[in-house]
Amino acid sequence: MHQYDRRRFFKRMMLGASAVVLAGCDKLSNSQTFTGLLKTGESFSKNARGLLNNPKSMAQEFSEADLSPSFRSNGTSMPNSAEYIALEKNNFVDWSLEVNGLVEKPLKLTLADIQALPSRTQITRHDCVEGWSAIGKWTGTPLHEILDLAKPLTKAQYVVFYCADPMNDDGTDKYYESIDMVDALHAQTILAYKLNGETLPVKNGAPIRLRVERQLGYKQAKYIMRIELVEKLDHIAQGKGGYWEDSAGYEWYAGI
Ligand SMILES: Nc1nc2c(c(=O)[nH]1)N[C@H]1C(S)=C(S)[C@@H](COP(=O)(O)O)O[C@H]1N2
Ligand SMILES: [Mo]
Repeated sequence: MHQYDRRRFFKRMMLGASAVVLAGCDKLSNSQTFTGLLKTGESFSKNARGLLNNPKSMAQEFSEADLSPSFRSNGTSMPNSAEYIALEKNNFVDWSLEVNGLVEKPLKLTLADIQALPSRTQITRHDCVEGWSAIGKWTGTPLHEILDLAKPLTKAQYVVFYCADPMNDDGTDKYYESIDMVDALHAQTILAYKLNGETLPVKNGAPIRLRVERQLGYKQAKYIMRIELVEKLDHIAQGKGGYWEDSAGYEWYAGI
């Protein structure tokens, strides 16, 4: 199986899908472990929970001593849009995050609303495919806190992040990324508003940027303006789920 398909397979397993998913997957359906696991619904969901809570599925966290002296910027360092420039000038008090799509309760959250929710701090390593890494301390709101408020419909499969920064001269093509619900609900997936204990700098994605720690740098969307819950990704831009996926053929799933 292709890595992406395997990933989808495990996701469906963990979300409690039926043996139908196994039909096209000879290797795994013949294996003892998986057929055993599927024998009863009860042991299946126990095992599924075990997989989700397995600490091995956490990205490595580091100590303060491991922090990089500075966390460089890559890609956009200052979004070139009149809207963003105005928001930044006013310290993002007029900024708000929209959460919509396949949710029961669409939201519009100010930075203060987001910062009033429970927070998580984590020291992690960022790996960019262009050949550099940096260790930073991120503080932000777990994405699951925000999704709990928005109440995704059961058919929601992906979370799409729409960013403020235009990637082309006429400003029509802004950065975007997407993740699946397993990563969206993961404990280390946060909307970060601090880096190394300070307000998140513009060069690193102010006012909020995604940290999805089991994946590579280009998934870590900066300058987030809107979050959309969707069932499929094929109607988003060129259909591959992210700016670099669409424009340079990067893998959609960029992780372990
Ligand atoms: N909105 C937006 N998000 C983005 C990018 C970007 O250009 N625009 N670049 C990506 C890439 S390739 C990397 S490596 C990281 C860089 O994050 P940093 O600027 O904090 O180092 O952001 C990712 N997220
Ligand atoms: Mo990157």
